[in-house]
Amino acid sequence: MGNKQQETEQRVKFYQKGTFTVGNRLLNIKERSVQGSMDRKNSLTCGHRACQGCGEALGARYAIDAAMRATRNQVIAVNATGCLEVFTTPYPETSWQIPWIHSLFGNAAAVATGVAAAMRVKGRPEVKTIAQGGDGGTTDIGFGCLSGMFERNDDVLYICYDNEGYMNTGVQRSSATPPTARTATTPVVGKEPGNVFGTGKNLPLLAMAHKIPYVATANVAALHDLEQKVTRAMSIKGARYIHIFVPCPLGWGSKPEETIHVARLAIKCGLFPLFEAEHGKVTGTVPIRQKVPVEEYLKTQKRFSHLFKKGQEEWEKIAAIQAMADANIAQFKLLVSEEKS
Ligand SMILES: Cc1ncc(C[n+]2csc(CCOP(=O)(O)OP(=O)(O)O)c2C)c(N)n1
Ligand code: SF4
Ligand SMILES: [Mg+2]
Repeated sequence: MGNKQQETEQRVKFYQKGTFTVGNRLLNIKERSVQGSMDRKNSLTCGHRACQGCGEALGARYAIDAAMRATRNQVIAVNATGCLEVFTTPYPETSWQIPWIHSLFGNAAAVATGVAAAMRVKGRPEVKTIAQGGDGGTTDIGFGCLSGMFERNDDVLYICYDNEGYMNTGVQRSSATPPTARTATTPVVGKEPGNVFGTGKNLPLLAMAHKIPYVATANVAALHDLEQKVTRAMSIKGARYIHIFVPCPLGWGSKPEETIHVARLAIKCGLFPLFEAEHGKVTGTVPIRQKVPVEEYLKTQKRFSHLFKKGQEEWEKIAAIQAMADANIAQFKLLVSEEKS
């Protein structure tokens, strides 16, 4: 740490050195991994208690880090109740390196509206507000507050971390749980085992229907795309919404080391389309270069294992899920060949 340049390059908190969270900043600058870059903010750092391979922890760190970079660290985050809130803030500790507030399960959007209003009244327009929550907090209990935030065009970026169920309370069904998925409240029994077809909500499309300035979907298997979308969102004033696909190894029965693989298959099969929209109109998509059948995705998770018993009914269900993926691909023109036609 002899000269001034080294001090700025190697400033490191004692507990951070050498962790995967920040990479090893004590190494020579050329030997450091991308995580060791001083450009990275590490807003969510070591000490949190997420499960191994938690997609939500990864998604939140990349999203909030990108927001911090875009605003020169002028971010306040409001968090709904859920895994992200619980595993980052076991009282009296916190893993967040930013101003962060938790109130209730269903009111993150309303609290964020208040924070944004307070910053406006205090004459601090440079301080940006983010609200974040799980799919349960967003698509179910918090939807009324969120719709109000959209409708008033409040100056807030809302991020939903979608792990397709109420994971924090023991893997119950939410309105983002896909058909056939086994959860604690949709057991594999009866004629329609798992979650039933014909239910659920598509929050990105509902957000677009509010014609807010910016809506995007993102996925932890496409982190540069995720960072670009957060950066774009932070450059826009008004209500913004980003919906991030985050596998949950515990709730899905997937292997912790396969979180990125599972998330990537969701993109490649078409079940999770990546797109951006402004004022209700789609402005960009990420095309699928190598389409895979939905079975490849479904087979990675025990919540779908009952679909592979090889009975006629099971194959019909897989065909119905394939039809959903194909409908997404057609709606957003995700196949490169379709784009040209
Ligand atoms: C009014 C209210 N009802 C229920 C709960 C219990 N509760 C806390 S977190 C949670 C589930 C959160 O699910 P989600 O929003 O999808 O986040 P995840 O844990 O999956 O990340 C529930 C039901 C609560 N805290 N408050
Ligand atoms: S239960 Fe799922 S969402 Fe919650 S910490 Fe574990 S992996 Fe993450
Ligand atoms: Mg959830």
